[in-house]
Amino acid sequence: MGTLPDMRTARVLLIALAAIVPACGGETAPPEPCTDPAQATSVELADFVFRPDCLSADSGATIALDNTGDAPHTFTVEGTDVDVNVDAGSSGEADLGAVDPGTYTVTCTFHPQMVATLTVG
Ligand SMILES: [Cu+2]
Repeated sequence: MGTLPDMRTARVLLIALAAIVPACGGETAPPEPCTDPAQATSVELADFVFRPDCLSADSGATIALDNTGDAPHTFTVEGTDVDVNVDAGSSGEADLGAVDPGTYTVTCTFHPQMVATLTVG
């Protein structure tokens, strides 16, 4: 430990990691489980972001949706039947009763740049 070859290896690994991390910010990056999700019973649909955008919910829970923006938004859980349209200034509910435990990408069908990660379990 502490030998020159070891330090060189560590430095190469650090450089490799630094090169990889910025690439994860791309819009077309595949969904990844987010770290440290917030246990949420409600989600704000703003212009143009979900808050929180890294959330978890109990299996079978209902999530209250609050559109605080000036545009209509949807809370669409990809790969499930959950697709709730919430008009500007209105509220709604997303029923996760039929959603299997797992990690899902949430999008707004009107604004693809709105993305959240939902862990159900
Ligand atoms: Cu939207």
